[in-house]
Amino acid sequence: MATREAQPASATAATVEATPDRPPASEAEPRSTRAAAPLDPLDFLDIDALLSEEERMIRDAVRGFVRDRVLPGIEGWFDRGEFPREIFRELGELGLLGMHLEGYGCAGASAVSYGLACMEMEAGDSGFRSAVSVQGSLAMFPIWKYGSEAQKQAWLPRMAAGEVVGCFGLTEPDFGSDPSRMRTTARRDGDDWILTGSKMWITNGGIADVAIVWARAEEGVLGFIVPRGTAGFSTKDVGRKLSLRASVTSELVFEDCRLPGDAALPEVRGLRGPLSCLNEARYGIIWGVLGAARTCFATALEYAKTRVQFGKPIGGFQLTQRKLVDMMAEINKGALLALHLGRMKDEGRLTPEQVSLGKMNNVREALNVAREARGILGASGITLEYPVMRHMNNLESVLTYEGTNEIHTLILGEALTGLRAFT
Ligand code: TGC
Ligand code: FAD
Repeated sequence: MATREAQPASATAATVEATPDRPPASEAEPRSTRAAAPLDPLDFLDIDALLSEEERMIRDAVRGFVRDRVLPGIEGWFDRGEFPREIFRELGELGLLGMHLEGYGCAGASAVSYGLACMEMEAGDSGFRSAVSVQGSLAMFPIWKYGSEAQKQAWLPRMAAGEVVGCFGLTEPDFGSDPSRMRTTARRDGDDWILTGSKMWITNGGIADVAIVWARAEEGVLGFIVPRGTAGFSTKDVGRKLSLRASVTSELVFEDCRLPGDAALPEVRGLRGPLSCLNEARYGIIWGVLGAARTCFATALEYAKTRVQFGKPIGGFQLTQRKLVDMMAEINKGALLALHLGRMKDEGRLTPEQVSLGKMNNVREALNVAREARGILGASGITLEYPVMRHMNNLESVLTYEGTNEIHTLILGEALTGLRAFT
């Protein structure tokens, strides 16, 4: 039942588009002297006016894709625990895969445009944003940044087109927040490499054609390109998930998996390799979760205006209004933060610690918004008929992956004090 799926984005797009009769922000009269133009609850601060024409076009294209291709199917996919793999080609045609990378069939879009695309995807479902994040930021980015020219030519154009799906294996069953102790090893055998160990909780693992796998070698942690079908490499999907159900999460197993000498990424060594890829994906999450929060807020707002108890809409009670106002305020503050960090990234001056601030804050607040929205919907909020609990459950994973809330807090604590509190 897609009918109750909130479509806040498209519903309001018309009201926030730049139009000939809508002056640029700088020329706008003060609100007190203007004929009352209603404030848009979903873009209260008119952040839309801070975007370029091209950014709005990309945003609207992804919004349309989500409306047409994600929302009609999402309840079924989530319910059945499926991800429609075939959608990768459509994402490729739309130019979303590796869209912030230059060359090799990638769109070369700005960081802000990439962020907006993540936001629109996640307004549909975090599983779809995850698929795009992993492909572009975690599988393509390391090849693009640390690969040889031959590796880039061999993989990136097909990955950008969605013909080849990638995944990223860093986490292990016993080492999540602390990947420095990973047990997966890579040893030399003549010119070849032999990979042994396992990776856990890997998004797209079971549907990927290629895995980027980080393993400990004599010379430090190295990244390897491991095609599906390589002898000794197998995958097993994680079942019974209550979160990110419209996403494949898998274990990757390497049993004396033999790889050619040129399977290693030549341009990076050490934990810096995988951790630098995380900056890219964490950046996308800063934006993405705002989409999930927006859908939850829009659904709760609509529900509060129409659900009548004690003889009046529940939105007329002060306690409900307080919740709605807090949700709106956090979404707007989060959007300003995302846009600011995006502009800094486009200027090449965004630091990993600043990314941590964005990831920590926006995921935490998006989850709060989702939980409040769930409450406003009462019993109806626990069903799949509304998108809220689906988003809320998804956001529990987003809080954990790409560095937990605690890990980002500790990264920031160290940045402030100069003292490490991880150990
Ligand atoms: P530490 O000693 O701090 O650093 C080791 C080396 O790495 C460098 N470095 C970074 N470089 C670039 N970007 C970053 N964010 C970096 N953080 C650290 C650092 O400068 C050093 O370089 P060098 O050259 O001096 O050796 O490392 P540590 O072992 O003490 O760990 C620090 C800590 C805890 C912050 C790190 O391990 C961490 O971030 N842990 C969290 C792990 C994590 O986020 N895993 C995510 C797995 S992927 C995933 O979840 C995908 S979900 C995808 C989806 O579905 O959307
Ligand atoms: P742990 O590290 O065991 O942490 C458990 C708890 O302890 C957390 O609350 C944590 O914050 C806390 N904790 C840990 N250390 C400290 C400390 N020093 N101080 C205070 N608290 C601490 N990984 C990949 O490599 N690739 C993927 O594609 C991928 N996709 C994922 C998809 C999903 C749906 C999920 C749920 C996870 C995915 N992950 C992936 C794994 C993810 O990155 C890890 O789950 C995450 O890094 C946390 O590791 P952990 O689950 O082992 O938790």
